[in-house]
Amino acid sequence: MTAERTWLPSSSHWGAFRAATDADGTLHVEPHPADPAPSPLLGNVPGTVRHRTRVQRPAIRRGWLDNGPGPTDARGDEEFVEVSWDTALDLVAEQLDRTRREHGNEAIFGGSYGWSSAGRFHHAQSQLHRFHNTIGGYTASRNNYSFGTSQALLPHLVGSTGVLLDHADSWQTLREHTDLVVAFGGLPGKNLSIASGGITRHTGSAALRDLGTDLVVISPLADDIPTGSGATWLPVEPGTDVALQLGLAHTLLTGGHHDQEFLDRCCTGFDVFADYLLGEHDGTAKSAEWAAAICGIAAADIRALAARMTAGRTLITVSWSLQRTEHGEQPVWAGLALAAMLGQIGLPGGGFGHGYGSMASIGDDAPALRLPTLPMGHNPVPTFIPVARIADLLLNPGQQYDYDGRRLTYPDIRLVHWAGGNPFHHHQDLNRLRRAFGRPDTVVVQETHWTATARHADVVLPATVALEREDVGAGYRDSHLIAMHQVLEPFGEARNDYDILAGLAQRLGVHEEFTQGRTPREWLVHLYDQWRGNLAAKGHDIPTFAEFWAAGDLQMPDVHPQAPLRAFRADPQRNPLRTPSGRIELFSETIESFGYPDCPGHPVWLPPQQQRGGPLHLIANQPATRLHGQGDVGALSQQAKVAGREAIRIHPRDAAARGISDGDVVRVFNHLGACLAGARVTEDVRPGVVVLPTGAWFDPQPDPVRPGETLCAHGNPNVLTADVPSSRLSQGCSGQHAYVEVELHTGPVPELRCSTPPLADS
Ligand SMILES: Nc1nc2c(c(=O)[nH]1)N[C@H]1C(S)=C(S)[C@@H](COP(=O)(O)OP(=O)(O)OC[C@H]3O[C@@H](n4cnc5c(=O)[nH]c(N)nc54)[C@H](O)[C@@H]3O)O[C@H]1N2
Ligand SMILES: Nc1nc2c(c(=O)[nH]1)N[C@H]1C(S)=C(S)[C@@H](COP(=O)(O)OP(=O)(O)OC[C@H]3O[C@@H](n4cnc5c(=O)[nH]c(N)nc54)[C@H](O)[C@@H]3O)O[C@H]1N2
Ligand SMILES: [Mo]
Repeated sequence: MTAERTWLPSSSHWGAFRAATDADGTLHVEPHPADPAPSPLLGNVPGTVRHRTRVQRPAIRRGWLDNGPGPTDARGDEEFVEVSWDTALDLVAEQLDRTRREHGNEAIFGGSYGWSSAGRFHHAQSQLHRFHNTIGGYTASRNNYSFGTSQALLPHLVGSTGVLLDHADSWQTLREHTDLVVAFGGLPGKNLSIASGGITRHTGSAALRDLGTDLVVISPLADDIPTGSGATWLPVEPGTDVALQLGLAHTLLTGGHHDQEFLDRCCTGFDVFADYLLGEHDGTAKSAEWAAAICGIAAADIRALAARMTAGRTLITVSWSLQRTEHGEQPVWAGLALAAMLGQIGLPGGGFGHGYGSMASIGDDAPALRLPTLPMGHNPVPTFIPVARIADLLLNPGQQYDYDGRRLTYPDIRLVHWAGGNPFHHHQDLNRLRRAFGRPDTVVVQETHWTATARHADVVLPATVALEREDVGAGYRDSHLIAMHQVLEPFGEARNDYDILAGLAQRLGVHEEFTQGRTPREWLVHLYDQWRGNLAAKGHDIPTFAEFWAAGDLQMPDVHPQAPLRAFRADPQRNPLRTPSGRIELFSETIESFGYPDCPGHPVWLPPQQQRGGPLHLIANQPATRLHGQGDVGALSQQAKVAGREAIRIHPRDAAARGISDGDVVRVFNHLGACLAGARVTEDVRPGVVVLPTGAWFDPQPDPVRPGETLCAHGNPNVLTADVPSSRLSQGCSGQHAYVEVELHTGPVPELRCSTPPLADS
């Protein structure tokens, strides 16, 4: 039987694969043969693409259809009515036009943050931006949820984010040169499934099987330790890594183990930082004892680690999760300062890393080159928000706020247009986000599935999934470019985002401008030929499109730019960083001049300010069994649920104190909201810490026990996270942490509604 299957190449953010369908429609997927460690997330694909939550036809919220556009608190509670494509596109085009005429293009929010699917052409967010640029522009969003805090911070410290993120030493370089890796946030293997845009060879997942270096994992969670690594585990109190880093720095300084020559030659501002460590101005020495009292790691262990760090080639790496918190700038900056004191920044396998264990692209040694890219045109509207300020934007038009030394004002948004993202997955304080989504006149969402965001829209336009169209796929640092063939017919009446937007462009008189007269296949050939031409000009010969398409993939040409920190270290005068001083800024006059108490001019310990809505520290990290909300209905994700809810992990001590046993349905709550989850009792978490990963589809329902209250029946942690920025510098997402209480759920357990489309009976 197997021999008869026709396998076609495709790709995803969790890996390249090939797919085939049987006569009865059953979909099979197999990893790319070159992948040494394929991702288990492929297991979600078959069950997701034809799930009953696929959006089948254009649909309109009843109240919007009957009463027209306007603010309302009915979004998310009302049923939808299916309509024809012509009706839906006519109505959306009319509202786009009305909004820009009456309120200006600034009143359209087209930021549309989200991961969408792999594929360089059909990338929904890029398509949406290109479309809005042809109709006069939109209010945009800047930075990402992944490392948005670092995106604001690092340019001040090292000149750009790319200096660290695009040029990380490979796992192989670590294996050859590094004696010790000190990983703040650990090296969670689960995260190495993923690279934005795709990944053909999971070299990071393979490397974790035998790292070849000593390893210290600093994390409240044991599964951030690679299996069999023999790592030292320091189960730090969440949110206190900065204290530990300062304690280490103080130990190095007072012991005279810092590299003064490197600090003088390559850095600026160490004197200010050293004064802070010694307590010259605040009277508090940031000693190992001081740190121990805050972070829960014994002073002797801190001193022992400091000694280990000076014994050989040491890489200090800080995961992205640490900056997705209040004051998230500080662990990045303090980690960089610690690495600077060791004097190994710019040496192979030494210095500072940011995001090892966060994403597969960090540490991959595949080629690094520009990929075929859809041109997005120019946005004539200058207005933007830092991406995680979405609820503030909708709730507070006209309000001023700080961002990276600037004073910005929220515009008045009348129309929200989202494609390829799920703010009701990614944003914090979802009950507040629901109120925010009540403010605009119109919310348009292009989605493949009935996600929570689609349910909070007025108009839902069904999009194809990647397997239902042709594309070319690769991530940054991918070994291959994949010819993504069409494997399935579009589901129901679903259309490609490109075709949806072309339909709107047609109605707004910009069809030619948007499409350039090309079919999707003609765009693929066009983008590929351009890319091929650019590579040829640099001496790289790659196959024609026809050859590439027939072969199913091609190997990327061998492009390996030199790491800028190597050249910088070798000669900081001739190869300065793009910082004001040209050097690594351990004290930044620029940041100091902003006068932000929540992000002063050098790394500092700042305790979290948010209200403690409960005694337990919740970690809302990335899920091991899916990508964000994508694939939650798939087999791998479903198998890991407990009592049909997302699993929350809790230490036996904390569970016993609450009468909770493994497998129980529990209520997790604080002052912001509540959700149900399934208890997993385990010693793998530090006492006082619970872990509820992101990505269970938000399912707001009346609380079965407390009349008048709502809860998420499924276990989405973003009903519990506060919508507070990391700081005024970055306005970054701080969703990784929250404070909660957990109790046994005693009432009836509600059926999930998120797996049934919210449609009126036809
Ligand atoms: N509490 C907490 N919250 C977090 C985080 C955290 O650590 N803690 N992490 C944050 C991070 S790092 C991130 S990156 C975000 C992720 O947030 P998102 O990127 O918004 O999450 P996804 O579930 O990937 O959403 C992508 C959506 O695009 C849809 N889609 C896929 N393909 C297509 C297509 O071809 N066309 C269209 N129109 N739609 C498509 C999918 O169905 C899915 O709903 O979450 C953030 N949220
Ligand atoms: N399987 C899977 N992989 C993914 C994703 C996914 O959705 N699924 N998403 C991808 C995306 S978009 C991104 S941006 C990256 C994100 O990469 P990260 O942000 O690094 O990933 P997280 O899993 O959120 O967090 C990593 C670990 O940090 C630890 N941690 C949390 N708080 C603290 C703390 O205060 N101190 C210390 N020392 N450790 C702490 C947690 O135990 C957690 O397991 O992951 C990517 N990889
Ligand atoms: Mo992310």
